[in-house]
Amino acid sequence: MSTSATDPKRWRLDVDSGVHRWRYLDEPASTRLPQSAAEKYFLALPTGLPQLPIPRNFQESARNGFRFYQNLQLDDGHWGCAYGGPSFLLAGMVIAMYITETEIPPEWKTEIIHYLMSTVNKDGGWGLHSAGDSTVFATTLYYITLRILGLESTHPLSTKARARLHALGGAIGIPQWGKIWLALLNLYSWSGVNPIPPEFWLLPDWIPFHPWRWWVQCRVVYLPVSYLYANKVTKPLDPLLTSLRQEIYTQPYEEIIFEQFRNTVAPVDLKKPISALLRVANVFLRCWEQYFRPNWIAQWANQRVCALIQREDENTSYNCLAPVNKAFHMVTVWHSDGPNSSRMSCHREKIAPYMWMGETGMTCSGTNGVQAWDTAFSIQAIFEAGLAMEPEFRSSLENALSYLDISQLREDLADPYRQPRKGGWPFSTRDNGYVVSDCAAEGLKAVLMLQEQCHFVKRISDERLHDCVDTLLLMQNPGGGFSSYERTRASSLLEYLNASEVFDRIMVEYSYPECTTAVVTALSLFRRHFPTYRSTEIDRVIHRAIKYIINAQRPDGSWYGSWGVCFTYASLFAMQSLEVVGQTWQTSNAVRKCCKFLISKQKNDGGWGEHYTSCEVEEYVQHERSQVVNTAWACLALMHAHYPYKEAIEKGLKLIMSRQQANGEWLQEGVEGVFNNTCMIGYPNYKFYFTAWALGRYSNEYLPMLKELDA
Ligand code: LAN
Repeated sequence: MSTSATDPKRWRLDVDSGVHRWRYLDEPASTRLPQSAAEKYFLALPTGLPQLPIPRNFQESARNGFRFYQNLQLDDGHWGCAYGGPSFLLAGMVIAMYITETEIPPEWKTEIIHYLMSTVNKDGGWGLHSAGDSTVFATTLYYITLRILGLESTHPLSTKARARLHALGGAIGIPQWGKIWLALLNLYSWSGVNPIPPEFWLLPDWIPFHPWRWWVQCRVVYLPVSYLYANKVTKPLDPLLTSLRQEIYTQPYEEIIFEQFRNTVAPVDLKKPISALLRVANVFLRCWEQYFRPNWIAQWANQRVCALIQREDENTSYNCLAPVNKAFHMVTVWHSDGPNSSRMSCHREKIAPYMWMGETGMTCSGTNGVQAWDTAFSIQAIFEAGLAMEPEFRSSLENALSYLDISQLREDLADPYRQPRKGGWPFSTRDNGYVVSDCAAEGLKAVLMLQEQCHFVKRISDERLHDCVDTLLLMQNPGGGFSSYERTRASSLLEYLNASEVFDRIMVEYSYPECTTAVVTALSLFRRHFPTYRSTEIDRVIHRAIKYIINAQRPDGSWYGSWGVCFTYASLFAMQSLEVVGQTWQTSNAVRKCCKFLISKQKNDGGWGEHYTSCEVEEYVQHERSQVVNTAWACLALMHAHYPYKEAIEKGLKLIMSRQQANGEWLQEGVEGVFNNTCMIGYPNYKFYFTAWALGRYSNEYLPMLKELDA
């Protein structure tokens, strides 16, 4: 097996309505079809983009930033990017392809190995995410991935990884999701996996712990897994698997009594031990399965989950919500319908959109992309920087608007478990089909800015904007906040049933300052342009949302960010929310406290730098180096707060400017995003638009506002 990389000049990115597909051309074709600047950029080839005039002020620096960034826009108007970091996604996808007898193209094999080589830790293992310490979970699954892709067990990468795995105690200490993958591969016994009964889905909907009430990301993972568990699905042994049985454990496979290891998790992996309640429940569930469950119930449950699995396939055009459930769905369909079934081919068709090719090789993205999210923010950034009316950005913005046009969700689904979505926006593509509160809100704001404030040709009718508002108004939680995909449907006590061992806060939806702010600011902008549409309800929703935001402030004045790193991110959103209701430095204690917090974290060089471990320890951890993205968030937060001492903001913006390259770009720094407190994920476009947004907003909005205050 060759471990050298492929020729980067032969890769092309096809896009169609936001859907990405990387293609490896044969030699002659690659000379006929030139690479775009974006493709070259993604592959770290010289882009040939020109040096720009040296910026003399923040505004010019912002303009240069967007000049560079608009070259990365893709044909259908969205901005694409690598969306990597978590380690269990790529491994799941490769293992699922192996089990389902899906051909893995040779260039993918080479580039996935290349990716694993580029991201391996010094000790030979891999962590939960690319910056994390080596864990059994990631090291086992990636070791198996390498072997599936054809790497010999004697290759130095394999030998080192195996040594690290054994030093960590071997695969026996892998957490639950890993045990499931191993059981599917016939490398672990299902008797060593705690019960995941499909019968849960037969309970009446009013039961407070019914799975329809779980956070959608968690419920859609356990849905196919319950089928796989109940049917004890396993890949028949083959020479590779037989050999792996002897490679991943520290003891001979035949001697392992798997039942004894159901609750065994390596200490490095364990982030969230299972509760005593769940341990007891597991004992009862096992008895129920073994001695009491009538056959007809087992069959009924099987039919029910099969129907729900098929519904998720169809509702998402076989993309599924995210790569974890996608990979499990594939194995389910392979088992229920067979390797040559039509559903299996639909699934195979939708693997490529998850795979991203980049300079460090090929990996699997956290979702099928960040298309609608990045596009909505990019529009807002250009607009707030005061550049939307400049002719040089016109066509880029028109194209971006057209992407929002085609990615808006136009119909609700006939599925009682799904949140109404009509008029909303998804995080990535329309194909994926899941509305997210803040994606819908950021999309709405971007459209309003271009259509209502800049009078761009109207692509999205008023009626469609009303649909979006209707959908947002349905998403508020009783406490006033907004969560991600759905309203909160159950108590957080359900965390007692969290079986994942590696993620916290995955069982139910929570309210988030980020999502809440997106909705507050979108509704407030909408109200300005459509003052008569559902205005009383909008006022009430905003009022309650602000109460939530105020309550979520921490004693130190900051807000905790769940989706970005970390306090600078959430504080930016909170300041935006409070600004909507006139709470600023001049009028509000809460705002002054937040400004004080931010200023106390400013570094000597004028920037802000937050280390990603802030998310885990829930306290601000300084990065040793200022980060342009954190600096942009902090400066934007202070500007939204109407912070009167502009010198502090100027110092931050100067730092951002000093890091800008001659062609207008910013270079990649630390990881920007997070989920479930523990897993980091990259948002590489943040370094382009939040930076330029902060720079441009300064003279376009902040200075005029300060003048007004002085007058
Ligand atoms: C995302 C990515 C986008 C993110 C924002 C829109 C930024 C946020 O404001 C709301 C939540 C959301 C939609 C989100 C939720 C969790 C996701 C889908 C992810 C972080 C990307 C990957 C992650 C998903 C859970 C990965 C699979 C892991 C599991 C634990 C199931």
